[in-house]
Amino acid sequence: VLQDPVKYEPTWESLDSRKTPDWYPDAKFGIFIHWGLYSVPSFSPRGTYAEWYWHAKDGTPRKQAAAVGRSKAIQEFHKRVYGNDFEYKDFRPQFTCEMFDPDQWADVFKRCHAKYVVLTSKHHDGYCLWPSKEASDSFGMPWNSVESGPQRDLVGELTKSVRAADIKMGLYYSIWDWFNPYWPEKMQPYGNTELKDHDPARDKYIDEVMYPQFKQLVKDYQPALLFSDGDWWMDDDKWRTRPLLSWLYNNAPNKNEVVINDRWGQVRGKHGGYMTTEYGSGFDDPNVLWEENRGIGKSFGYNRVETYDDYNSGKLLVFMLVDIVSRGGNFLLDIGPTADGRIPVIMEDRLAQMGEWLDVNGEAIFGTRRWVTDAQWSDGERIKYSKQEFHQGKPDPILEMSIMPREGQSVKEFYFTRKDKTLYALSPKWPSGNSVTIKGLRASDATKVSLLGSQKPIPWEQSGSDIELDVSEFGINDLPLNYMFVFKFT
Ligand code: FUL
Repeated sequence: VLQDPVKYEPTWESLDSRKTPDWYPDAKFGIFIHWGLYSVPSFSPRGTYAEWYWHAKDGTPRKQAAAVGRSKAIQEFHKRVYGNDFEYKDFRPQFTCEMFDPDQWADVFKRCHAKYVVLTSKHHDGYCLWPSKEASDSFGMPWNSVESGPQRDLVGELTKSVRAADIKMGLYYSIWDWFNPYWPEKMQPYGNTELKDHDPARDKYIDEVMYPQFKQLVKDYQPALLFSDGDWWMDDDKWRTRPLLSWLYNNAPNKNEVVINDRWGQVRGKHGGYMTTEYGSGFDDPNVLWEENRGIGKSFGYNRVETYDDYNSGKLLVFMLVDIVSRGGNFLLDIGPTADGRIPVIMEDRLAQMGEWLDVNGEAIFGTRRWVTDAQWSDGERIKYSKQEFHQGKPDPILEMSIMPREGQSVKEFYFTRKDKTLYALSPKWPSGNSVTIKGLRASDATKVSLLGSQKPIPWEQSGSDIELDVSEFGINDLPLNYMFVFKFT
């Protein structure tokens, strides 16, 4: 095997010239995991991110006015439950993870057909789930899960189990490090903070913490995906991310596999291996690789404030997956495990429901591509994708999140995906009569139509530029799990 002769330079032109490995657009469905010290209080007012507990509690100048409701609620909760003298570091002994069984987690992921997993190796609080020496050195106290808390290498253990289940393992890594003493103004990057081009404190953090940590993760765990975050308030020159990425592309032991996102310093939606949206709606441009990430409810880290009503149903999660995949995206769905190491059963239940649907219909999802134009199938108008109906509003990284309209919301009649010469038409409704028309679809005489999960062939007829499917032979007992019905044209 020839070595990849390309040497990547620390410029976006060079970095963007690398093709994102195919496993990524094939994968479609991943599990995001936010787990860390914030999983101990696991508290934030409904609709806000629980992993921001400490930041929200102490507030930030620019956001203070807006954050007051959340800050106040968290301050009161903290005082009542832990007392005012209890600091963030005091959560460490309570991050016990005693129920953490990485094989059981991997089973949950396997059962729902997730093709990749992305675990927070370090969130904005800087606490590492692997034995990072740099974290403990810079904090001047144990600041990782091996030297404190559960005394386990959570990144290593989960990586091993996930890979054994034949699922790609990725890592989230926040370049922002709120409390890092090497870099004192980091907690309040908003408002009037002046960002110098060269700041010795920041450079110390980058050289002695961020760079070595990133490289260690790459060398020791060989993540298939690196999801950077916390970048948005400073540009990529100041973060010095481009040299790190050229290093990654040239030197990662798994350099033919590794995939990166777009959160490297105000380049979101512009540069990187794929583009991210968060509680958002993805990208319309068919040439962009993208991924929508969100929780099952309204937080990434586990939030005990959330109740049954805050969690989306399995059916709606399947809709989201289909909507995203039909528009060319990946869905990175987050779970927030508890401080004692469990995946909350309600989250497991939602994943299992998605898995049941994918058991039957996965072929219409995995390895497919967005159906843009396909001469064999379509020469007329087809249902056009506008901004999808159920993700609305602009996400704010700190406070406001778009609230997902719940079931009953109007949805499109058909979503399409394509794999080679096969077209899948996915519908959230079973036709009310004996037939259903798919507009703007032309098929050759040899085309066969079937319903995934059923053996019965479906008679069809071309009428003008539309296709009419005869479903009169289908009774209720012939229908698979009714989250979404998939017609296959082959
Ligand atoms: C955001 C973070 O601030 C959230 O806490 C979460 O990690 C999400 C995936 O990215 O920007």
